[in-house]
Amino acid sequence: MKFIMAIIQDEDAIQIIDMLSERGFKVTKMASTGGFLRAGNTTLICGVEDDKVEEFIGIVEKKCKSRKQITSINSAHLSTSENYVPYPVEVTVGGATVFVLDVADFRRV
Ligand code: 2BA
Repeated sequence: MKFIMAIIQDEDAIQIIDMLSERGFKVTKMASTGGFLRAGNTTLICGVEDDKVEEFIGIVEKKCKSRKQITSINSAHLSTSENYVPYPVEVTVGGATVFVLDVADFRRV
C-alpha cells in the first residue's frame, strides 16, 4: 500500500475529489497554505493499493490546471537586502505536487 499526499489548488479540489470518489478512492481533504505565496491550497491524502497509484496520479494530472499568480507579499524570499522595495512577481502554480510514500502499516480499528 502507498500513502499519497497531493498538493493541489483550491479551485481544482472539488472536481478531483468527486472523480476520485467515483473511482473508489477514499480521500481526505485538508486545508493547507503554500510557504511561498502564503495562499491557501488543498492537500489530499489517500491510502491506495500499489496497483492504483498510477490511476490516482492520472486523475490528478488530468484535472489539475497550471495557473499564473502574481505575488508581491513574499518578495523577501527573493532579496537579501534589508531595504528592498516589494515588486510584483509572476509565478506559475501547479498542476499538482504529489508525494508517494510506502505504508509500513495500515489499520482501521
Ligand atoms: P507555494 O509554496 O505557495 O508556491 C507557489 C508557487 O510559487 C510554486 O508552485 C512555484 O511556482 C513558486 N515558488 C515556490 N517557491 C519558490 C521560490 N523559492 N522561488 C520562486 N518561485 C517559487 P508549485 O511548485 O506548483 O507549488 C505549489 C504548492 O505546492 C506550493 O505552494 C507548496 O504549498 C506545495 N509544494 C511544492 N513543492 C513542494 C515540496 N517540495 N514540498 C512541500 N510542498 C511543496
